[in-house]
Amino acid sequence: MYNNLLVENKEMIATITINRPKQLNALNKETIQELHEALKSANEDVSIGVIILTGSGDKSFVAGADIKEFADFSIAQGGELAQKGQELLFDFIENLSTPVIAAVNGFALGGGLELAMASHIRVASSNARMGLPEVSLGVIPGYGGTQRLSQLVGRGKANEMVFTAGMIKADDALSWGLVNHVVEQEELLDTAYKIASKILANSASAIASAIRSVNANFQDGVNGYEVEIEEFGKCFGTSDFKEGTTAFLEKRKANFRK
Ligand code: CO8
Repeated sequence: MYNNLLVENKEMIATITINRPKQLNALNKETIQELHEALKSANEDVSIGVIILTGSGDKSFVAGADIKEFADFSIAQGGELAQKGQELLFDFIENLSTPVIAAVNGFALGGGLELAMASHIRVASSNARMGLPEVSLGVIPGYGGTQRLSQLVGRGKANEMVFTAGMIKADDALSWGLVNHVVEQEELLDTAYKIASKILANSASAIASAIRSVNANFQDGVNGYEVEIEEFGKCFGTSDFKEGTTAFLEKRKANFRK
């Protein structure tokens, strides 16, 4: 169905694997379009509650945007590439109502790290290496990296990573807060599945409200507290709220995903 992706749906989890191992899973235009479609359809599928994003092979998550594709672009084409990519993939992921876990199984560089950072949760294998090497190519991170890296690790560390174009190891990424967990590569997907199964025990509609509220903190001209109040109020009209509170009062586990 896709030229550059593998998609597996199992036990309410969609695992999307970027499958261009010979190019270290670099993001060409077609892959970005396919990721958009695969993410959209997983997000719209009520039988899917969590999306896991990973790269094929044991070397690379995503080694960046496909350099061959934009090497001779003009100013206008460069701007358009960044804008389209952000719309189709990076902002799109961040604003999905289904949580996305990036399982970073190797290099996450440039657009690859930006893809992981646009995801809601990141876990990494111990061999993962992360960086934004764009200035070494004469460009800057154009898929949201200058914004999201500062949000995750603070401006000082983000500046150092961007200006030096260097790679950091998984353990440093963990201590900097860039990833939530580091495990051996064999355990990476299992770790992501364990987090997913904890998420799946909870209300999908409440999680979607939580995503909108958390994201509101990072949107210009939006008062996150007001969004939180509104989203909180809306929860009271959901069947999940009835189920969650009734289950608590009846001293049983809530069953949200019938
Ligand atoms: N694009 C295209 N091809 C790539 C990329 C990439 N980003 N990364 C690796 N490849 C290809 C290589 O060209 C090589 O192909 P071939 O065998 O045909 O020569 C194959 O993958 C294997 O790579 P290497 O032989 O280089 O493998 P090594 O183990 O020696 O090195 C590295 C691994 C260190 C990851 C190295 O491949 C590398 O430095 N890659 C480039 C990393 C990089 O600079 N990424 C950032 C790209 S720019 C970017 O992401 C911009 C995002 C914002 C864009 C906004 C709109 C434009």
